[in-house]
Amino acid sequence: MATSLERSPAAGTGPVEQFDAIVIGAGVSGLYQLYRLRQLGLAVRCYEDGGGVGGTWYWNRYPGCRFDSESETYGYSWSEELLQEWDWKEHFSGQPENEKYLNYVADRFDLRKDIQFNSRVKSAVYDERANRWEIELESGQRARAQFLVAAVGILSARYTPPFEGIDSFKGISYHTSRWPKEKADFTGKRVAVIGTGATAVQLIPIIAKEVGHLTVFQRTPNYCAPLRNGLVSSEAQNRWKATYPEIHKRCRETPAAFMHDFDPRNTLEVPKEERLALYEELWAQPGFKKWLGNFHDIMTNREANEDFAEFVRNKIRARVKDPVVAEKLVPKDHPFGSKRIPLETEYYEAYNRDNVLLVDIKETPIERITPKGIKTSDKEYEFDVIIYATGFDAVTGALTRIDIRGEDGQSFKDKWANGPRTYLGMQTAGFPNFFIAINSAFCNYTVCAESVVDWITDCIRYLREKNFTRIAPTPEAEEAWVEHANQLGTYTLLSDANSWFMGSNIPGKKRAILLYANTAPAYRQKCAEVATQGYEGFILQ
Ligand code: NA7
Repeated sequence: MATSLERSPAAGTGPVEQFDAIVIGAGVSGLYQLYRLRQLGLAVRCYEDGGGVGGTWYWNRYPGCRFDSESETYGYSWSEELLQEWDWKEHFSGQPENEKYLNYVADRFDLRKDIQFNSRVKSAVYDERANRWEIELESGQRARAQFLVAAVGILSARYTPPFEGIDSFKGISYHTSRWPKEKADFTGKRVAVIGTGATAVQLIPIIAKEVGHLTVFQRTPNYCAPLRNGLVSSEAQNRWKATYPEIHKRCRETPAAFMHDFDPRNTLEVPKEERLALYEELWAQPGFKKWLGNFHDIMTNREANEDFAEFVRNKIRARVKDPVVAEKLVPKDHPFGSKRIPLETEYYEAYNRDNVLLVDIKETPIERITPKGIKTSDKEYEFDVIIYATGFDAVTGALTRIDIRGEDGQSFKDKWANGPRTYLGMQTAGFPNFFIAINSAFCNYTVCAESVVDWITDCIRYLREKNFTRIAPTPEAEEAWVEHANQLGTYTLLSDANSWFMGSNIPGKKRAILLYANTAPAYRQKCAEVATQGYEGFILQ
C-alpha cells in the first residue's frame, strides 16, 4: 500500500506523511512488529530514537552487558531460515553479538527501508474525527496512521538520581544505558560506580581489572548467582539447529518461557539434606535455573524462600575474603527473587582485589556530587569517572515520557499516574487503535514479545477483515484486568522489596506491580480466548 504526503488538518503547517501503522521503537519487539504488519500488506513506518536497530542492545554498550537467557531461547523463533543461519557464539550472548544479530535480522528481512533512525517521538495525538494517530518527532516532523504501536521496551527510560551538584562534576559521567560507542578507557583512572543491580554486577568485574581504582557505592546488596557462561561448541550449535521446534515448544510451556521449570514439591516438606543437595545441583547449573528450577513455592512462601536465601548468603560469604565486606554484600532485607536476580561472573571476587572498595551508602549516604567526585556523610571521594548504574523508570516510563493524547484529549500520563492501566497489557480504554507491544509478563523477553506482537497483528488483521476501523477496551474490562493484575502481584513475594518490578526504585512513583505476575502460558491462553470470542472486553467499531 502506498503512502502519501498530506497536510494535517489538525496541526497546520508542514507535510505529514500518511501510513496505515506507525511503530515506535526498533528493538526486539518493534522489529518483529514492523515485519508482521508489513506482511499484512500495511504501509508501516517505524521511528527509532537510536542511530541503529536493537533497542536495549543498541543503547546498553557497557562492558559486560549480556542477556541472562540461554541464547538458543532468546533468538526469534519465527523464521526457520534465520534459526538455521545464525550461530550463537556464547551460551549467554553479549551485547556486541546481540546488536549484530538484530542488525542481521533487519538486513535479512529488509526492515531498514521502513525505519527512520535518530527520530524520537515527542507526542502522539488521536484525531477522533479522522480516526488517525498523529505523531510528532522532536525534530517537528509529523506523520499519521490509523494504528499506533508502542514497542518502546520495558527498560528503556533511563533513571539518574537527581543528586545535588550532579552537573558540577568535572570528570566524565556515564549512565550504563547510554554508553558511548567508542571504547571508554579506564586505564589508571579513579572510577566510581553507583548502583549494584544486574547492570553493575555485569560491569564491575570487568572494569575492576582495567581501572586504577574502583569505588562501588551500594545501597542494597543483591542475591547474585553465577551465570556460568561459556562458548557454544559446534555440537551444541548443531543440536540446537536440529531441535529448535522442541526448544520453542518447551519455552512456550514453562512459567517464565525459559527451558527451566519449577520443582513441584513444597520446599519445607523435602528433608533438609535433600533440599541442600538440590540447591547445590541448581547452583552448579548455568543461568536462572537456581531461581526458575527451584521449588515451586520459592516466590510465594516466605519461609521456603528464606531457606534458599540463607543458602545463597553463605555462598556469597564463602567468596569474599574480608568478612566485613562480605557481610555488606549479603542481602538481608528482602526475599530471594523479590528483586531481579543478577547473574554474574567473578562479581564477588572483584571485592577481593586491592583496587576495589565497597561503600555502603545506607551507612554513609551520598550527600552530593562535587566537582571532584562524590561526597558522602563520611567523606569526599575523588574520581576521574562516575558511572551511574542506577537503572530505569521501568515499564511505564518510556510510555509516559511521550505526550500521548487519546479521546477528548485525555492524557495517557495522567491516566497511568497510579500505575499501568491496560486490558491484557496491550491496550488502554479511551486510546483506540493504540497498542502497547512490550512484554510485560515475567518472561524470557523475546519469547513473550513474539506472542504480544502476534496477538496485535492478528487483532489488526481481524479488524480489517471484518471492516472494523477501531478497537479499544471497555473501561469495565480494563478495570477488571487492573484489579486482577494487582491481585496477582500480592500472591508473590515481589511486593516485599523496593525494585523496578514495583516502580519503587523511582522516588515519587506510585508503588504498583508493573509486570503481569501470572505464568506465560496462562497469559497467552487468556489473550487467545479473548480473541477467539470476538475480542471480548473490547469495543469494535
Ligand atoms: P536496577 O536493578 O534498578 O539497579 C539500580 C541500582 O542503582 C540499584 O543498586 C539501586 O539501589 C541503585 N540506585 C538507584 N537509585 C539510587 C540512588 N538514588 N542512590 C544510590 N543508588 C541508587 O537497574 P539495572 O540497570 O542494574 O538493571 C535493570 C534491569 O536491566 C535488570 O533487572 C535486567 O532485567 C536488565 P537499590 O537497589 O534501589 O537500593
